[in-house]
This record gives sequence, C-alpha cells and structure tokens, in this order.
Amino acid sequence: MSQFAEQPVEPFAISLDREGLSLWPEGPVLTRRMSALEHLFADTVAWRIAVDAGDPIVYTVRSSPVPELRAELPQSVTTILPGAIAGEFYMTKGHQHQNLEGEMYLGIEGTGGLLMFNGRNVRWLDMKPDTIGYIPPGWAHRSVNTGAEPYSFLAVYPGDAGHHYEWVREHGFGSRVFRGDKAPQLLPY
Ligand code: PAN
Ligand code: ZN
Repeated sequence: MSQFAEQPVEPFAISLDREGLSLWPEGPVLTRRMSALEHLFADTVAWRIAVDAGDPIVYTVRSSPVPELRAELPQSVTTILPGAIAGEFYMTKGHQHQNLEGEMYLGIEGTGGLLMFNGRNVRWLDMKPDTIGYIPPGWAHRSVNTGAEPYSFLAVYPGDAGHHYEWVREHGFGSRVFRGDKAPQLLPY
C-alpha cells in the first residue's frame, strides 16, 4: 500500500515495533523540539536556556499510514524523552479535539501520565506498559514523562478529531506536573 494512503483503505495489519517504538508500515513522523513548546512550561527563562543550549528533541510521533479522515481510526506512537524544565516534566503540547471526540492510549514503554482538563476539572492517570488510558469527549489531553527512561504510548483516535492547540493557549491545562520527592506533583497552572 502507498505510504500515505487515501480512502478507502484496505484492511491491513500494522506491526508495533516495541524496540524501535514505531509502527510498520509507517506514515508521517513528527519531531517536536523544545522550541515548539513555547509558552507551555511555567519557567520561560529555563525554557529559553534549553532552546539556546541545543534545542533538544522532547518527543516524536510516529503514525501508521491510516489517513486522518472522518470514519477512519488513525494510530500513532508518541515517545517522550525523559527530562524537565525547572522541575516541570517533559510533556506534549496537549490539545482538545475540535469535534469533541474520544481517544484511547495504550502504554508501551516507560512511565508517565495522562493529564486531562475539561475547562473546569483536572484528571491525572498514571500510565505504564499495558495501561489503557481513556480520554472521553471534551477533555483536553497532554502526556507527561515522569520517569528516567523514554515514555512511549500508542494512540488510537477518530480521523476527524483534529488537534485544537489554541484551546490550550486560551484555557491552560488546570495543573502542571513537577518532579516530587516520591511521586509526580500536580501544582496549579
Ligand atoms: C496524540 C498526540 C501526540 C502528540 O497522537 O497528538 O501524543 O501530542 P500533541 O498533539 O499534543 O503535540 C493524540 O492525542 N492524538 O489525537
Ligand atoms: Zn488527541
């Protein structure tokens, strides 16, 4: 099948490569460096220092070739590297789905969490290999690596869900996730 399939997609098998943290056949691959996370970490000075000191990769998103179209169920593997900015763990940008649709995540490697915010309430799910995290419609979601190794998970989502990043700029995320003495610490945004 072609690398970036158009509808209709024929039934096909997708291999999850747990070593390479990727899917095969492979579709689009996205790499987000620290500079792509502007305005997201609480300590903007520490964020700027990290950008200037080599702009490290924070996470990658490796998708299958299933297209992001209505009625399809695309999948992707996100891998967040370990690290923190002034104690605030490396994380994804986070987004709301434009069409308020649900999503499911399956932990593959490492330890992390799923932070969700519906504009009023915050929820936190601990994620590890084989944990399924369910994101109901209307909950913005952000993933956080709380461990010392890469944290990786599979996402399956409706093809027309969209990624509403501006929603996060407008509403924030309710909480921030910091390194704590024993466990991750959720502090007010
Ligand atoms: C995931 C996310 C992925 C990267 O596939 O898109 O983890 O996070 P950001 O999109 O917030 O940068 C998903 O939730 N898709 O709907
Ligand atoms: Zn999503």
